[in-house]
Amino acid sequence: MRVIYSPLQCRHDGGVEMHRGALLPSFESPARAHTILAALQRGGFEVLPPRDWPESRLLEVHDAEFVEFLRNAYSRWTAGGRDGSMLPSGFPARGLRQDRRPSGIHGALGYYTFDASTPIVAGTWDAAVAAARCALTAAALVAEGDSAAYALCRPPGHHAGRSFFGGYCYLNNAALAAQHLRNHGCARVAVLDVDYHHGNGTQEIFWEREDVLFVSLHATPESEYPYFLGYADERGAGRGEGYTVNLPLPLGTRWHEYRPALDAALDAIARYAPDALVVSLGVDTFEADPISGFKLTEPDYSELGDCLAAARLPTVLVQEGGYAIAEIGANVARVLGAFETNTLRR
Ligand code: OKP
Ligand code: ZN
Repeated sequence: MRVIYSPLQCRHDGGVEMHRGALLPSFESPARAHTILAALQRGGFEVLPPRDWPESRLLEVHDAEFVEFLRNAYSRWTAGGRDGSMLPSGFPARGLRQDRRPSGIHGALGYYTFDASTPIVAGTWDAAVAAARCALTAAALVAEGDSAAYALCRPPGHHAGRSFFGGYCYLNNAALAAQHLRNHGCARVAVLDVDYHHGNGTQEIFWEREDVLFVSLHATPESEYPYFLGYADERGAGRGEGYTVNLPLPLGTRWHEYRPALDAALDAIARYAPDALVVSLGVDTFEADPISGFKLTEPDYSELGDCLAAARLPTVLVQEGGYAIAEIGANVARVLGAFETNTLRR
């Protein structure tokens, strides 16, 4: 399969985040993309740049005023005399108004994000748009006949919703890929999110839709980020009822517990009988991940690739999390390598 990557994504750099009470350099760094790219180049994968999709394509899954906010946020911040990372100072919790978007930049920032881990810096917009273009390009390759494609996206996307950002995510790359497939001949698309964290943004975008099935395997929100979504009783609403499937797992989960949940996820996808699959591929399920609590090991990523290939669907893989810088490249290469081996044997 071909790999889509843009160096513009590295413009999102130098941010800080609130982590367990301390302000730290962002775990989500350009080095993540560099180590994945290097591993895939060593593995012989062909790497292409994204196509120059118009920014209007973002509006297929995002709200126009939200996109406008992201585009202009950092220049409003610097116009106020500030530099460094843009982080929020307050959120509209219970008892506060959800229906007013403050005109000032600090209030607007708290309105549009849901955590203090997702800094906006000078290059964030350019990088997020480049990542979105990578995802759209991978989806286009699959829509045009490639059996699979991999978008090396960063910043990631699955926590970003129609009109909110957070969890290191600004624009929802996987949702854009799924919508592209919907627009180009796929009546039904499944999104399988195997990142360690629940893909709350993707869930929100497709919550009331029956044409996109969202299935997620993740650490239980009882004890893990994003804390307020991702429980098993969330199943979609309206026409989308039954088309969201959450499989939360306990901290400490190993492959022998992960695998049956993955099989259940793939069974749900097989029953849906989609025309294409989008995989939100986080490798922060790895035992050495610095911010996560699952215990997957290196060979487990090859098995993951085998399982994904066994779905026998045109597949767009979109990079999400994974923060063990030294190992994420090899782990992504294991997933893609196993996927390809199985595809070639067809
Ligand atoms: C993004 B993705 C606080 C710890 C958690 C947000 C984690 C976002 C993960 N600094 N912060 O799903 O890998
Ligand atoms: Zn994650």
